[in-house]
Amino acid sequence: MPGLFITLEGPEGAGKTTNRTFIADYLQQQGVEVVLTREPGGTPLAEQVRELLLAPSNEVMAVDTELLLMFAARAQHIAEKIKPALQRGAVVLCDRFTDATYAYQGGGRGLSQQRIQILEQFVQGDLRPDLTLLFDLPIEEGLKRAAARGRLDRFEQEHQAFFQRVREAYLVRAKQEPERFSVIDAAPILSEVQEQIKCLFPRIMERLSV
Ligand code: Z5A
Repeated sequence: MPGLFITLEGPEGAGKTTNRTFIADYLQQQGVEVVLTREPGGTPLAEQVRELLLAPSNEVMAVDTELLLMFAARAQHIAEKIKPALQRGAVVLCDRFTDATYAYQGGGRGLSQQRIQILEQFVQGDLRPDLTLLFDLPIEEGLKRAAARGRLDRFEQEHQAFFQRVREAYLVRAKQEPERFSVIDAAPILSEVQEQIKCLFPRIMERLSV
């Protein structure tokens, strides 16, 4: 497909959403069509699934239910939004995608990689991100930033060990696919984080012109 699929990953409060706008602004100034989206969510139906996934509830959600809902939302998102945008030649900037499933449901919840791989293949076929920015920071700092926003969702209520496993799972994936991942140190002040992101702009523009 002629477009470019860029995903932003990392633990809570890492700055994915903030920096997604920063990247979009740059690309739009270059005359590139940008589609901003997120997971779980991105379409009306997938956003409804997001609400189910994030709402704190008295009923404990089974791990397989959580996994299947993530991929159900993803199937809709890919069909309705991601593929059409990539076919038009747009840059899709997506806040979280399947690496989050490997990190949260795999690393955090302890589901096997093979189980996730089966669904990844089933739902996505050959679709994989072209570039993934992993915003990495100590979990205490991310949780502090997220907590400053107020009410915690179902994931944010997890204990520290869960988030530690999530962070480690992300870093393992980045090591396994160094061509696709760029690890950004998300701990410094925003302007310093954005200096790191700026270094990726030539690479993104080069990929678009190929
Ligand atoms: N999830 C999953 O389990 N499996 C999956 O497959 C998928 C998702 C796709 C919802 O995601 C949940 O779904 C998520 C994983 C799970 N779990 N949680 N929690 P989400 O993306 O909506 O939730 P999030 O990661 O918690 O989003 P977030 O907290 O908004 O994080 P962020 O987008 O990375 O950060 P931000 O909104 O840009 O920044 C947070 C605050 O920090 C904000 O006030 C900023 O102004 C501030 N900030 C940002 N950068 C800085 C710097 N550098 N310094 C100081 N302050 C900063």
